[in-house]
Amino acid sequence: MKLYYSPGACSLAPHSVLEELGVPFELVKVNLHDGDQRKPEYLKINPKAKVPALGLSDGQVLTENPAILSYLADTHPQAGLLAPVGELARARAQEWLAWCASTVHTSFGMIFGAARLVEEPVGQEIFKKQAMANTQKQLDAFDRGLDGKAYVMGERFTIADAYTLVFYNWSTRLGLRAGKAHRAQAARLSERPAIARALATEGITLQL
Ligand SMILES: N[C@@H](CCC(=O)N[C@@H](CS)C(=O)NCC(=O)O)C(=O)O
Repeated sequence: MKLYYSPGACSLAPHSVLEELGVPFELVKVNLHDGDQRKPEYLKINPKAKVPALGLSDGQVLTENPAILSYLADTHPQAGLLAPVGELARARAQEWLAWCASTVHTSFGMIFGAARLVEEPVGQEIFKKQAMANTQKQLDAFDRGLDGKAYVMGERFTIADAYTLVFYNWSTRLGLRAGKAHRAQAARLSERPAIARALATEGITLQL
């Protein structure tokens, strides 16, 4: 498998899971700051011009974090990173994945994209401030959801944890408040050797 990623981007989630699975994979860096994602060579891989993208051995490419993470877990059931079909625990983990992808990620996207989305500097400031406030609400809800638990699903690491770690990292870099439970979960995740490897490879030092 080949993971198209950018250091510190949301592709950290599948990167962490690939490390957790201990399977062979190749990392292909897409430099988002240089606009590599919009270059014709990459658009052939992912016409949506985003990372992550997962290249499979038969040449197909899978995109979208929830799909990639679920596929990795389902094709390596022995790792127990997602409960089997039909169990409520699976739907709960997917509830987090859907929340992360549809709400939390897009909320952060508005902060990162303020300069692109709004033309005037004054408007940008207001827009960014509002996006920061919205994102903070999501982070507060994360913290409530993690309260009293080691991981998103309780005692066991699942693919949902890999996604939440991305937002922990972004929140501290943007000056947002990650709550106590979220911080404790991030610290626990960073102590897992596989995740520590993914973080080191991407040059990320978590602010804990
Ligand atoms: N819905 C996609 C979102 C992916 C996404 O927004 N990736 C960002 C990095 S975190 C990206 O590639 N941005 C590049 C751009 O928008 O130009 C997913 O869940 O995988």
